[in-house]
Amino acid sequence: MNFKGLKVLVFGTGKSGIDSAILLKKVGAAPYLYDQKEDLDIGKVREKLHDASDIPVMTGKLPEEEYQETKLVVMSPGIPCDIPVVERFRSLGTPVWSEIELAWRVGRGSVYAITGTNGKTTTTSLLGKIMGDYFPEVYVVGNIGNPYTGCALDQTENAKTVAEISSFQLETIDRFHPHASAITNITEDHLNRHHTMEEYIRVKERIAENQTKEDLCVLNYEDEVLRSFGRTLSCRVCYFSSRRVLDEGIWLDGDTIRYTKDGTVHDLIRTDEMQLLGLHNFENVMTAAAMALFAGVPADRVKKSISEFQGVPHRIEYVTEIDGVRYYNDSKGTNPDAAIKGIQAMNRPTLLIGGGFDKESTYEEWINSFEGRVKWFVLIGQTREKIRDAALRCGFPGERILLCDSLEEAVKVCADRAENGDAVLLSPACASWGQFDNYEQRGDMFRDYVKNLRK
Ligand code: UMA
Repeated sequence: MNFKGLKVLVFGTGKSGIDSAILLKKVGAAPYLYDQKEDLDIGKVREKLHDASDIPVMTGKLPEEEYQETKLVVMSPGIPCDIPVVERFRSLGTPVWSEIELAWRVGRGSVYAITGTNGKTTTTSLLGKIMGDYFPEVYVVGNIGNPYTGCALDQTENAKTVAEISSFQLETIDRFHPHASAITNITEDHLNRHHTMEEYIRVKERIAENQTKEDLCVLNYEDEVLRSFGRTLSCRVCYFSSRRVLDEGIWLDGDTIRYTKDGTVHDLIRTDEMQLLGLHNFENVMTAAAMALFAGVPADRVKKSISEFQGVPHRIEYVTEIDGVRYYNDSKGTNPDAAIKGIQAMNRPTLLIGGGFDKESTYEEWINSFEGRVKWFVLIGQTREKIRDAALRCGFPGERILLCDSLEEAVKVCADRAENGDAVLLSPACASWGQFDNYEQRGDMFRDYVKNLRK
């Protein structure tokens, strides 16, 4: 598309809107930013635009002439597509693009795009590392926190873009065409935005809609929806499985990840050669490995990068080992579902630190998932009594539950009781508010308290 002089409404003044507007100005378009936040601080938006602070910023009701004159709308992911402003533009025939569609049209090189309900960020970070360790020009972008529009203009034909893509971003793609795509899994999420599970699945599956026979789509064989979806695709499909040996694709066989190439089975890596833990992480590894092998990274280089990868901060993140006790930070375990993944990833007797802000969750399913792994259950925060009561109801021995007044005290209590061969895991199943600003701060403080144990 020729952007010269094109009047473009950029919807939303968050990260995506700012980077889209700057990019559009650089390519000669005439963008303006529009945001529906009532008390929007326009001065702050201008500051974020830096050299492009002359881009108009509008709030409130959009004047009729803007509907008539605007030739393209670029959506920030957080904005629902069924609101009246967007529907009006659509009824006028104005194209409505996702921010990633804009970036893809302007960017160069090949794109490796990952979606799925869980595991996107870890898979994207790992693939970013594998690709970045091998290729000279790699960009890691998207839902992970860096808008794709922020780097699209810097790219050369050699660029490899590794992109975490949310369902919100896929809703308004048009020609977005990754060379390799992946859907890690699909479980219920974001139904307030997509309304039905069918629609959520349909949107996620759009990631592969423009792929052709030169491209690859990596899918979870154990997800029935995705298994069937693979059979409908015209691009190549690589299935992964953590539960069975496949005839073709990539799978976990005992403690080894194996894959097929030209009809021959090869070993890639053993799980004890990785720093990542848990079946869900082995699935993330298989997804990233399948994409990297397809991109042409040699298997030994894929293996090396995987073995060096320490995971995403605050997600079952290995902190250190002191006197034979390994410490893990899973501060991102902010709900019982996420915390189940945390405890199930532990392959040692574990001293588990839980509790925090009360989001009115129930904790029984989490506690029932311990399956004998938890040696001491150390509880903090507003929910500590509620979790203790749930644990007692689930038959967890009361004498193994300890209530502490702070995270610092909890770390000390664990260090005193832990024995060589144990793990100490912070995986709270609760939000951090009340004691911390956010889960990142909670995880950072956990790391600091653990490191202070050495002193
Ligand atoms: N706004 C409106 N009208 C609305 C809704 C929002 O005008 O009806 C305005 C808000 O006033 C605000 C702007 O839109 O000014 C915010 O846009 P945004 O929410 O898209 O925020 P960005 O800062 O652009 O961040 C987005 C993604 N946010 C969402 O999808 C909600 C970020 O993902 C992403 O990292 C970033 O683009 C860069 O690509 C965050 C996220 O929560 C982490 N993602 C969801 C998830 O992971 O579950 C999908």
